[in-house]
Amino acid sequence: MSQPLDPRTVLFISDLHLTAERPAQAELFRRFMADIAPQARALYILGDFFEAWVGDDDLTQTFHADIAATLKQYAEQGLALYFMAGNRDFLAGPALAEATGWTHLEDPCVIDLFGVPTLLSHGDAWCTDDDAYQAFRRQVRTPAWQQQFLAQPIDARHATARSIREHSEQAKTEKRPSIMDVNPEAVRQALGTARVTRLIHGHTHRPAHHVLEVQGTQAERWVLPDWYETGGYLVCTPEGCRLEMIP
Ligand code: LP5
Ligand code: MN
Repeated sequence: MSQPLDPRTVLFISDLHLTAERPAQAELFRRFMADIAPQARALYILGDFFEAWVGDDDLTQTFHADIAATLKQYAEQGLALYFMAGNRDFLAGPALAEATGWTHLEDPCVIDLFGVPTLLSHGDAWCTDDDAYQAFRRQVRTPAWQQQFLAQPIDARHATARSIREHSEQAKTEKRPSIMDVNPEAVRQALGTARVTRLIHGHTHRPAHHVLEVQGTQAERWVLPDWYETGGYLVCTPEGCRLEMIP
């Protein structure tokens, strides 16, 4: 992990799913933060950074506090740090932002990436063929539901998160793979509405560079890798973007 980067580089990662139960991933992330990230001028985390975020009071867990401190150290050294929530960590709040030093971005949002307006998203909102997931998503994104959930003791919240994870894993075995990918028409519409020709997202764990046509114009869609077996990141410079997998 020591390939030199252009100092203008902007990096994108997502789907690390960090948890104390998978220490190897956390170690890979620490190596990334030590060797790769400091060479860049900005790092965008596009969701599912944590395996499951049940509320900012979970920062009392040493594992979470250590990860947050690792980020904060780089943010304080001048690395611009941005976070967009995924379906695992949509309850990330201001205390976590304070502990990490990241700036919380709405999903989706458009950034100016070296003069190219670029749409960023976690990606799950465009899995529009996954009706069961979209119904679940609508429910848990309501303020009333979140207030009720966050009012519970942390152990109860962990237990619920575990139970949802189990339901979700079971449900996924019964879904066709295409249902769990983004819907191409939803993506085209989002690009058209945002008037951009570049999109970067995660969630599907299907790292790729897609070229597509939006309203007669060529556009590109970068999909970030997860960090289950190994990790990976998107490197963007004024010359363009490329996916790098961590060997
Ligand atoms: O995450 P991933 O990629 O494996 O799967 C997603 C969809 N699943 C989810 C659920 C998350 O994995 C678990 C989030 C837990 C942490 C959140 C913090 C606490 C919030 C608590 C919320 C109550 O997002 C999966 C998609 C897949 O992406 C691909 O797009 O298919 O969707 C599902 O599998 C959802 C199911 O189809 C339906 C919902 C099952 C939930 C049942 C609730 C049971 C409640 C029990 C309570 C005691
Ligand atoms: Mn996700």
